[in-house]
Amino acid sequence: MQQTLDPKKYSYDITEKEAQTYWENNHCFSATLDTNKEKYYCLAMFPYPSGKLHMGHVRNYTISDVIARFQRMLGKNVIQPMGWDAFGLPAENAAIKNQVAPHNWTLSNIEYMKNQLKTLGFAYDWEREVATCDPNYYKWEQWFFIKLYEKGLIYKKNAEVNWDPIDQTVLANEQVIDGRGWRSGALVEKRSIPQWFLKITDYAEELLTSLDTLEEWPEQVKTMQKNWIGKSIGTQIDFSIDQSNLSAADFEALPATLTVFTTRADTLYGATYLAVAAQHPIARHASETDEDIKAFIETCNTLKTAESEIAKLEKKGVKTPFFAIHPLTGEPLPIWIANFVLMSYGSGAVMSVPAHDQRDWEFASKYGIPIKEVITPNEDENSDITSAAFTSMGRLINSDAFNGQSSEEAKINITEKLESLGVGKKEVNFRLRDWGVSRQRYWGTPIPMINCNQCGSVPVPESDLPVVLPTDIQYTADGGSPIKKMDSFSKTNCPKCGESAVRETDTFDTFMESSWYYARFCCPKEADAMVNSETNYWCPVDQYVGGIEHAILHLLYARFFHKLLRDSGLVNSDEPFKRLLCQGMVIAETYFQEDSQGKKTYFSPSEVTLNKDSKGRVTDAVLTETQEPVTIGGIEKMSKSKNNGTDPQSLIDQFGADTVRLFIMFASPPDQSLEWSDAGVEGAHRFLKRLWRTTLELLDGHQTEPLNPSQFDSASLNEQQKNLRRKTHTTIKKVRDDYGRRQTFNTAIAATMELLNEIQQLPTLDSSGSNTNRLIKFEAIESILLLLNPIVPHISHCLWFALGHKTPIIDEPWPKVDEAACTLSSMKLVIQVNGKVRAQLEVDKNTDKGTIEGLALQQENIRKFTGDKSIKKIIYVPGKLLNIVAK
Ligand code: ANZ
Ligand code: ZN
Repeated sequence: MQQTLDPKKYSYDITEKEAQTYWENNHCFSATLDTNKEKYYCLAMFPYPSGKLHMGHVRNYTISDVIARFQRMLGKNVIQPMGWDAFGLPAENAAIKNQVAPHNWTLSNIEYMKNQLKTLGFAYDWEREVATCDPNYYKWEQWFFIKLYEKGLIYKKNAEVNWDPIDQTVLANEQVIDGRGWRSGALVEKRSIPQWFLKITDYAEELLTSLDTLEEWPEQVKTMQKNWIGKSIGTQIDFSIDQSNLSAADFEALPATLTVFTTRADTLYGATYLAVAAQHPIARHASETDEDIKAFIETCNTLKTAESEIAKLEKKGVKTPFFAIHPLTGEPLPIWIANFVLMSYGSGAVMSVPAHDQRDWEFASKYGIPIKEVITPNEDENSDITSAAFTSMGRLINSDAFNGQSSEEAKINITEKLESLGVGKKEVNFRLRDWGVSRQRYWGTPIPMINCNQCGSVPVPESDLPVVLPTDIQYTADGGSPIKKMDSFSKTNCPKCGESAVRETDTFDTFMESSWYYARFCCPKEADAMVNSETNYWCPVDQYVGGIEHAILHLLYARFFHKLLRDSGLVNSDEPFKRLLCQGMVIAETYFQEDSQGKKTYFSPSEVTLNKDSKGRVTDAVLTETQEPVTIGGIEKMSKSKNNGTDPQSLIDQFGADTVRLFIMFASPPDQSLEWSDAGVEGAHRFLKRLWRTTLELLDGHQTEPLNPSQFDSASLNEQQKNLRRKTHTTIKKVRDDYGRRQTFNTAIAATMELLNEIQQLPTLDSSGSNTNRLIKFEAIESILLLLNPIVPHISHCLWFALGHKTPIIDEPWPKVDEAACTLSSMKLVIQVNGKVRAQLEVDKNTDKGTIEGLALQQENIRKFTGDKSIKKIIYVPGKLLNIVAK
């Protein structure tokens, strides 16, 4: 039974419940394979079940929901799944804090958040819901890991890792911010432990080149990925170690050559020293007999953090007693150890050219090393190497046979020369490193490996999968993983030799689960395979929506996984996500008080009153309760730490989901930041009330059948009526483009709001007593409901039925544009006399040539120029001009 609708009371709560119940009972969003329709896979990045939704989630999911509903109206077979990125640190730390097992805690969060998503009316196919902590999900990840292991794409190695002493875990480089753990803020230490790696570097070239096929990705994201992969073409050069003065021990311990990687082979003659990383074997050997070197290396090891950090360090180094021989001049060059050389890039050693590399210049200036200029600028540039390095390309000088060549030529020629001498070759380097997937945390997918004393690492046999993570555990406050001490989990037998052995107790990086969930959503219940043919029907994702914070890692790993799946014959496309939209942040004003120690306490905007001057400008802010002053701290991303978040739930309760959805889509284009404004929310709510009232008033209380707009004769409409029709149909056209190509939903909403204004301009009863005005208004209202349906699906569902329709708006196609109604009904003509413009004339489009001639000749200015001349000829270019030839 439907509610009785009062134009004066927009009862969003009943309306929304009613629509949601309808969708649920009728399985409106269950996606099934249909090869007769074009498929459309719309996906938003799934959330961590961290407790409750925040505004960032609501924005993300509203955007993708609007796109999904819009595509459905275009006639596509739409799938929009949702699930939970349920493993990982946030859930685990919260579980420690609240003294509940991560499993239970996660499941209850899922339940709560799922309910929130439902009240927002998102068109998800809940039958496809997947939580990554479900063994039915991670079983296939374990299975795939073993497949990759068998293919040689996985290896174990001892690796130095960033160790977070508070979270007790290994951090990826990008989880280290200014030398501290991204979550804990603790100073990160270095440790070396055995870990599993995925050979993403085998795919570096393809991950780079196929970025070019992603035409509907933001350029910014592609650039970030390119830089992260960091392909660099250059030359590898072998410098032989000068053995003339080496002791027997040094001779024994040192390698014969020191290899460097350079992108500037043209500067080879300018190399005045070589520099190696603190972890380089030559450095290590030198430290054995020299305390200063040893001390320097130790400071490097504790200081070492992310690459970007190293770039900012003050350049420091120590000289070793060793020399290397320049491959072309035979000159001995001193070998230094320098803090800016990375062991993990190239060969961990560089040839230093202080005249042409700023870093080398600073280092050489500091330690009194010679600076030798070998590149002279082209005409349009200057160089003064006494004040800074000249780093551009130019022409070679002081370079023997290569003098006069351009940098570009010399790079090739010098590399060829080295190659012919057998001491160098062309080389491609990538910044991208293999992906270390081992985590020493509990709440993750167990790595399906067994360590046997005899056989080494042995994969768990397929028939024993999944290796189930015990959920019945004692969580200790120290944060260590409970399964590490749990014999019932770790003790097992070797699948190969049968002897007792231990399981791997590390778990996967949670980026593993999020790398293939989009594929599993296509066949979430498949029991016999990781993915099946349905995955190929739905994939690739047509529209992916998520935060820019995932621009690099998540998107790179998912692209990598997709290629791995492809090369295992599991999917048949090359890329997982065709079009990408990165939504902007949700931001809001911050307020704080500062104590004498400079510690800031932040107050929620809801606790603050703003004082304003007579012009309405904010002068200051006080706490509402105590009237104590607070500092206005500026607009920042909504966050717990700044206490400037708005709880979506309280807004939904107060205004309804449609208001929240409308405000979010209206306040700014999706890729830009959205500044929170209570006034904006109220404005959105008022608009919906107005839509409600306008629609219901038009019905006059007793609509049973939908009015039929085709009952009016579009040719005999008056100007006012034609105007509204024109507005209706140009709006339909514009909104489609805004939703689809431009993805500027805010302008789509603005256009629809204008249309509602125009509806209100036209009286419902026309003077002649005919029903035409009502019919035209009806057509406009119907269009508004259809156009806004993706954004405010509840109110449009309800009002659509109120208009007398028997089928739900959710099954309606996008409205058709009446092109004839779009065109202006009058036209402007230019009137010429003997080819000169003398007047303009506005007439109805259907006016015939004879009438136009008559009207033109009556124009005063035309009469002036035709005067007593006789009209020889009149040329009419329809819709454009009329030329009167008079003599
Ligand atoms: C000599 C030289 C002369 C260089 C010059 C630059 C300018 P990309 O483009 O990032 O690949 N390099 C090589 N290995 C390094 C390492 N492990 N740690 C730190 N720096 C390293 O940069 C390549 C350049 O970075 C190389 O070219 C090398 O310095 C340095 F006028 O060699 B060049
Ligand atoms: Zn064994």
